[in-house]
Amino acid sequence: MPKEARKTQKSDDLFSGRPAAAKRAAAAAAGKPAPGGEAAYTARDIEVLEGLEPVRRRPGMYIGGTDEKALHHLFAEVIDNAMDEALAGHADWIEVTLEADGSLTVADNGRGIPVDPHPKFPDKSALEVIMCTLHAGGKFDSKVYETSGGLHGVGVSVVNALSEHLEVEVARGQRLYRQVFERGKPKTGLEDLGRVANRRGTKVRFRPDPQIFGPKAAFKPQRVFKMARSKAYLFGGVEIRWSCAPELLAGVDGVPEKETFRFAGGLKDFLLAATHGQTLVHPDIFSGRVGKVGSHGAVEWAIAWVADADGFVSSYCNTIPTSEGGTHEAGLRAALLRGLKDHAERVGQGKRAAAITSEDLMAGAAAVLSVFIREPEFQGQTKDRLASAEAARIVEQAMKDAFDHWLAGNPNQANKLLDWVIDRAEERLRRRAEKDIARKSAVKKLRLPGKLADCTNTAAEGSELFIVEGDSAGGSAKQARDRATQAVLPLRGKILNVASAGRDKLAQNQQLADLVQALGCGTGVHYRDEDLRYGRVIIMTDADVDGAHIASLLITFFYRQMPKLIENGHLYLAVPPLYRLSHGGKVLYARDDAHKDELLRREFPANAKVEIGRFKGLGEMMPNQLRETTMDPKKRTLLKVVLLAEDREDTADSVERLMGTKAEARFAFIQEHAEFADEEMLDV
Ligand code: 0RA
Repeated sequence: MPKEARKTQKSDDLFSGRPAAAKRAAAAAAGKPAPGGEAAYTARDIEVLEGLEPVRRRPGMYIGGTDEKALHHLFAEVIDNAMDEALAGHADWIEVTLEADGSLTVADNGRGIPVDPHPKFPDKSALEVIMCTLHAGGKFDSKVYETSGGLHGVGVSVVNALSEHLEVEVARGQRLYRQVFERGKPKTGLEDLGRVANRRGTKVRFRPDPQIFGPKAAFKPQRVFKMARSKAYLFGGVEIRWSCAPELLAGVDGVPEKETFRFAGGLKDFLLAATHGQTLVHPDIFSGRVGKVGSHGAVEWAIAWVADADGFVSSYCNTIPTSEGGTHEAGLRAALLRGLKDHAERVGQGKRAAAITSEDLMAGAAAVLSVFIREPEFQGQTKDRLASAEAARIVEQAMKDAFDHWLAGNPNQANKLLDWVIDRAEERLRRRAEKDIARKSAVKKLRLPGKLADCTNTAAEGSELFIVEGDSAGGSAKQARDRATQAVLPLRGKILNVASAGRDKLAQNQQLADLVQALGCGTGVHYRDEDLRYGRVIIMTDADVDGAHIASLLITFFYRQMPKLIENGHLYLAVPPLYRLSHGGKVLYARDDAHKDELLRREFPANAKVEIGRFKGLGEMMPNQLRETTMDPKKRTLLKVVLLAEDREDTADSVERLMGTKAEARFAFIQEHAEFADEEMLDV
């Protein structure tokens, strides 16, 4: 072996342990390919050997921002490095200490970061190279990650770069070493503090830089505490020792000053604590473990279904929280869903269980899942989602068998769970059906006839619908109205006579269909007063015989199809003028001939040459004339259409006589009331 090769071989041995980022840094520093990678050592890798300036310039690239979450990422990076030592079997405790001045210490009893002089830089220790070299291409380049820990590989140097002060103590080979850094730069050289007999491992103490995180930024005791404690749950082989300055705990709930965690029961302990005081659907937590925690392919989980609380899934890969889930969670859902459906088949409930989705199953599930895989890949904005495909397979395989076993081993609780999940599925289907109906009726309400010029007010109370005859009257009315409260529906020509038309014709009539749509209240037995979209329905037709005829057809329609609308006092007749009388600036309007004669007598000087105009129809009126005479609530006259209680039978009788199918009856009525009729009426 050539000398040079042996040398690099040696340095590889030196850095053969975790964390890989550190390992890689050392390898890169030694001028050789990153261990584990086949790629030749390229210019790109050299680029990687930068100082820490880029980290301070663009912290977001390395820790996803500078907010509270990013700040706590610093702690995650440091404890994950220590955790890697523990998982590799070199350390069995980790101490986390939060101090009043805002600094945080993470210590372990692992092998200690190597302190040997670096072969390539004889004046620098390996420790200094690890702490001051940006070795991974940043957290967004997954190819170069092979570490399990930290910010998925960016390394402890990022923490150093973003700390105003950081000191490392290494106890290794019976000696204690120390080096101090400020904002990523060595403040001291590596000091040898002398012999230590009963100590080994690494201690990193750091204070995040307020220049980066802002003057008020500080670790939240509760958050740090939970992050630290979770490591103990995730790996029973490590003891987590917590301590926090009492000054920081004023007003903080549930965080002790000192605490030591070691959970032999692993995730089951975690779930027992997390569901404490809640009612479970079944008595026994479903938990298990496959493989040795910390080694490739190992899976551990604990799940319980809580009766009346929302569920949650806390998942981890290599003890790193994956708050956005990912492939391992997909494996868990698949195993549980398949397991439960298989069980349903076995107990003859397959049909009912067919509707179950994994949402039904997971909605009430409180679950923790931990998987260990080599070279995990993370995705998402903050790299909080596991992307490695093998994780899905590993988890599903491990959990499916165990779940089958759990279900088969206790049929009573398996059936409880099945019934409960089926209930959820059925309730979901019911809710969806209800929502569909609600949506359909909302759409129906919204599908208003195109000709309707609706008012902007949506409340029925205070809004009015003017039913007018013809598009030209409709146009005038639209201009004359108060848009907020007055809607206009123009009808074209004579509407169908409902008293003489058959049901089919009625159903096909577009004019009436539009009217029914606009009103929103339905007809016949389906009439619902609370759905009526307007408080007043006003028939506004020309002040002539045609107009009267159309009004009578409409009233007949309402009387036959929605009598409640009349009974409840919603139907009105507008009273438009027939004449305009003007003389010397004075303008008056008259409803009919009698009114005209009266006004001429009373309101104008005798013999005055009053100009008399006769409106041929509403469409002829200027919008402001129409408003003032007929539509403005302050000036108009409305006639309310009423059904007099004592006249009920008479009314029905007259409607039939006047509007019904028998022309003779109508003719007879006209004969009786000849003075009100003129020839046009005979056309009916
Ligand atoms: C590089 C190489 C070795 C260990 C470590 C780094 C190491 C890093 C941290 C960070 C926190 N605690 C740590 N403990 C160890 C392997 C050294 C060897 O082979 O002896």
